[in-house]
Amino acid sequence: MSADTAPTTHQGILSWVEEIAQLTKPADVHWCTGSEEEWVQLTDSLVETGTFVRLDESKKPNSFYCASDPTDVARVEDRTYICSVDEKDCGPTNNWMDPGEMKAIMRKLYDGCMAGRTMYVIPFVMGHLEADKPMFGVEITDSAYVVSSMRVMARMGSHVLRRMEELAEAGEDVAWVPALHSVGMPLADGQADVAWPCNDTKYIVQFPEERMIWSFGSGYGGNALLGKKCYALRIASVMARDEGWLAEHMLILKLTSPENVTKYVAAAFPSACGKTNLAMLEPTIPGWKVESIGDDIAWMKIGDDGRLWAVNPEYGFFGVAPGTNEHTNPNAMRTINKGNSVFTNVALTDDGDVWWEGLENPPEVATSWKGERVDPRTEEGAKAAAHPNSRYCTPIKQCPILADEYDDPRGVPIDAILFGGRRKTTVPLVTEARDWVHGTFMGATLSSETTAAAVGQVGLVRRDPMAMLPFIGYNAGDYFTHWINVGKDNDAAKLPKIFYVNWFRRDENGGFLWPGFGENSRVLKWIIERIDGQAAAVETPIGHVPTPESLDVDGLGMTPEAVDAALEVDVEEWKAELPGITEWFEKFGDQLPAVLWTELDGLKARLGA
Ligand code: SAT
Ligand code: MN
Repeated sequence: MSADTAPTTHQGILSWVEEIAQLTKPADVHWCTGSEEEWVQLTDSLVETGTFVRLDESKKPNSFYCASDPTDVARVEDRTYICSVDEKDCGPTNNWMDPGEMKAIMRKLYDGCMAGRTMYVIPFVMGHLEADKPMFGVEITDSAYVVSSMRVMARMGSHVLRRMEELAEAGEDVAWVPALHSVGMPLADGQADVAWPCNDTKYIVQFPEERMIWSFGSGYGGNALLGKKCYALRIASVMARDEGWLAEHMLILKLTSPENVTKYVAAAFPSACGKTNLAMLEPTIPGWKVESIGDDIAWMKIGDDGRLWAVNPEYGFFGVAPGTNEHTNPNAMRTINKGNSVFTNVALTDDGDVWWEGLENPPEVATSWKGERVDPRTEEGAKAAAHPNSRYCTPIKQCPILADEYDDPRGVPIDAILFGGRRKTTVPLVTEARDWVHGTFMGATLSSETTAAAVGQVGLVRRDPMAMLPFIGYNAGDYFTHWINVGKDNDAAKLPKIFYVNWFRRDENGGFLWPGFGENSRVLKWIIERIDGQAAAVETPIGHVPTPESLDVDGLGMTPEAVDAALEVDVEEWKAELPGITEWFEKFGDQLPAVLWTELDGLKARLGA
């Protein structure tokens, strides 16, 4: 690449791209424009190589089916590293390696790793290009699948590069995150490619001080679309700590009451716990309206008015397919049915559509994500059809209930923060924190049964603080301190109120106590009425829980006993939680803010333990 053929005047980007090209030795380099023609060219070539199957135009226009290698289906948390200079800044919940050591290992892996492939350069911005301080990144990848997915998930292309150049030319020192990705499968001369190239050796690495990401060996979403978890959560959480804001694993929704009062809610749940469903919820109670702003990530900053303002840095939804249907998430169905989407590890039907467990109208036969012929009408066939972590990747702009505020670079002022997990027992439907510190305690002790979103056993209870366990880019003890400080440094009265919810509590027969989905609007209603000082609550050892009368269960057909069971705070069950919380807190040693021990002591005293 000579200076006159270089597609950018941005010297920093140019020299990084040249350095990486020299290391990885691709057959050619393509600077992504983000144009329509480029999308057509990319998706056509992916169809040609067998990575994509084009879906039927009348069913899912301009959309594609894709099956991964069976070993490359989820985030790999045991291969994910925070390579801070000092091990202490990584903390007990992340994997650490010395950055120099990690770079030496990875440089060897990257050496020649793009041979025979095209190296794509993707200029992108997380959040708005018009933001006060746009959050730029440049991803280099040798995967056309990643490019097409990034085009859906992030604002990317020439217009972003032009803005970076303009700012650089104006002498502004605008930061950008270099994000390097390779599937790790070089092609020898004449060697045929496979549909899903990847490598058994995988590394997903964040260098927090350098604000840099290196990823190797996986093509899967969270491991490869580096703007998402790697940048917008792991790297951004470090920036947020340094600059006094919050980068969180939260949906953002707008709720309007029958009286036309508008509130904004952010909510954190671990991956695959129904966050996307809540973000696009269709209220079952008359007169209430939900609009979406985001389904996965919220960046929240204190505004001039002292309130906490949130933006969604993403441009698409990367949602779990199984379980999504006209009942659980009609708005997600409307979004994906508009097309322009990529479906990974779902089943392919013979008439060119996609199918997954839980979707209506199972076809007589389908090709499973593993390429087997299955009968989705049988239980076994339905289970085998799609991988439990199969995904749809679809443009957010297609969401029929996207709030106008999505496009506002200032974001929205958050009224309530919800934490939630998947717990069969113990945790009531909804609990209000007494104050910010208590809410931070609730978030810090959040627990949930594991799901298929990460490789590993499903269904084990684990602590997942603020649903950020795999995404905190620094010491989790320091992260709790940062949360406490946000409360201390600002006017508590203007900060959002914090709540803890659990849609997943079961009765003694294993059935769900609460119907969930659209009915969760009843819980949102209670929360809003609480904020406005209207709804009643009982004070319990764990916080404020609705009185049965204050929760609107009109027309639900729940017995009073069932409502009581959903709201119950069982002192014995909570006493049994205490050793787990103590053990969890001990992990953090001196790094744990003392006020969280004080909160635990208070809880113990209230439980009489
Ligand atoms: O990390 S992904 O974006 O692939 C999905 C998730 O775990 O939330
Ligand atoms: Mn997520």
